[in-house]
Amino acid sequence: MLQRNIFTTLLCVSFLLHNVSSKTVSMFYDQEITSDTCYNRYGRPHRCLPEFKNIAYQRRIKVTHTCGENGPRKFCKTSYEGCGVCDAKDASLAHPPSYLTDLNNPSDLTCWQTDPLDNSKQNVTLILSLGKQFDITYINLEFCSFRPDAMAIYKSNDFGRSWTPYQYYADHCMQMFHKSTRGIVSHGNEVEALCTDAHLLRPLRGGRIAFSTLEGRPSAPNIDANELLQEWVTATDIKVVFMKISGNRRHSGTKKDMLYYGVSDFSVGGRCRCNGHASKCVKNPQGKLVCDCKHHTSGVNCEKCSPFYQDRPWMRATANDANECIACNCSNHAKHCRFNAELYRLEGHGGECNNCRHNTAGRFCHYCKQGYYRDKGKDITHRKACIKCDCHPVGSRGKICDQATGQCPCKEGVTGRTCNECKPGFKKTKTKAAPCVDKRGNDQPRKDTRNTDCKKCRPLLLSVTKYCKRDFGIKVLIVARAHIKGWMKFTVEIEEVFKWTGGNRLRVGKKEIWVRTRDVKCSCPKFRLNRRYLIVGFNDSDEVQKVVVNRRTIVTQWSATIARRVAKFQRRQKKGVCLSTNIEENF
Ligand SMILES: [Ca+2]
Repeated sequence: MLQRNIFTTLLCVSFLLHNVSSKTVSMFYDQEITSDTCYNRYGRPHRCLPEFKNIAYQRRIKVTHTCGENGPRKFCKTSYEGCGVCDAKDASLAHPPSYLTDLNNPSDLTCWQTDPLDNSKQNVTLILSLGKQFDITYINLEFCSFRPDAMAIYKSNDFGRSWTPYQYYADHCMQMFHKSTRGIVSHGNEVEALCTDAHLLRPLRGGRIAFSTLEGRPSAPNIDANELLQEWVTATDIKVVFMKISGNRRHSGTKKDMLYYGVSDFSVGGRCRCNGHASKCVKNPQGKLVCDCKHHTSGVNCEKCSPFYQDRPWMRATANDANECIACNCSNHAKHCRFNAELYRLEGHGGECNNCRHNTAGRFCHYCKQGYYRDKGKDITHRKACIKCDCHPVGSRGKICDQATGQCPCKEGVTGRTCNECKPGFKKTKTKAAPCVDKRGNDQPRKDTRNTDCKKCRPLLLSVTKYCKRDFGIKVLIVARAHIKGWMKFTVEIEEVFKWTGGNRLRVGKKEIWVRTRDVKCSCPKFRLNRRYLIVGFNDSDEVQKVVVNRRTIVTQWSATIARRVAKFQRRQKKGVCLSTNIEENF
């Protein structure tokens, strides 16, 4: 659509440039077909553009000079059309700047004009401020005076802070603008202003000067893909500067009172710039012109995605693709999200939800936050998909339940999802630390089994008494271990046998030593592979076939000190110490 409009306008402007006619350009606007909707009848988004029109129409033009401002002033049109008076204070004799952009009726032309100028090189400036970005197709001036020998058209894209030249016009381009008269636009200088003297075709009085922003620019047909050219046609302000008045050299009959600038129409063809995401511009509550953005875009020029549509980066709509903004997936639990470029690069989805509500959490608000669990009967998008854990303040060890099942962490003897009742065989107490106790046991709180067991097996200290009382004493090297049904089987190399009594005769060499798994878990004893230990224990009557290490067994890592002590115990045993009934503990 844009292309079509551009070319229609190019056609129209070319025509105007070569045929200085008084026809209005409005007849060309009527042929424009604009897309007034941003969605097709199936609801699919497609590129949409605000109406192409004369965007200067009825706008105020700021001018640096208007005739009759300093009192009535005589001016002459031509020697045969006669003279008149301009007086800014008298409406019937005034030629105000509003005449530049009023209805252009060829049979009743209204002209803005200056006083006749004493200095033929006096600059007069016209500025059109659009208030927002527009895509400019052409700029057209219709004269009711001699056309200036030199003038320039500029545009600003920052509300007049800086200006870019669009086109220069001069009788002597090199002298006036240091530009060649016959400049050519190529791919390398598409956004460069050229200079021409083609505006000086006769007759020099009246007629038009028109500039088309894309005429002769090689990339114009592919403007969708050319950001430089897109920027080139964009403007917030247009400035025209008349720099040199016409006539005094070429027309010997020209009188001084004929040397003024007069323009009957200043028109600018273009569209409100909305990047293909709006079909019209409207005034916002502050009275500022803004795009009526669709495709989930926002901003004055639809130049960004709306707050909740951050799943992919913003893009301009093209003829083939609306490039609409896509909503974040927040499972109906968030109103805001942000774009994460890294996630977009990795997954093709860049939306990250902010402030998940309804007790949800996660990038897509797709799970329940801590302290809540999923109601399996409801979809995650349901407002009540997450239920508070509601863990019992006395019965549970914390407030955070399992996110899937809702099970709270219960204290010993407590059960129920929220830990609000005693297990079978347990009874209630008034103690917060142990709200349920074992009915069979005493009233003391049941302690953690593992800790209790482990406390009982604190290492026994070796003494001569204990040495004497036990059935065997061996030095072993731990070679291997294996789990066998509640037992840990250690394969050891018996390196020395210090004593043995009872049925389980021990010899130097390979042997298996058995420890209950629960004792191993409590590190009683703690056997490490490839280490040497002294084991002093009993031959337990019910485990005749096995050498069992249990909680009455003394296990000490082998060392020189232990070796000396064991040697001492052996000497004492030989002296008959163990036969005495009066052995002191901790000898
Ligand atoms: Ca007019």
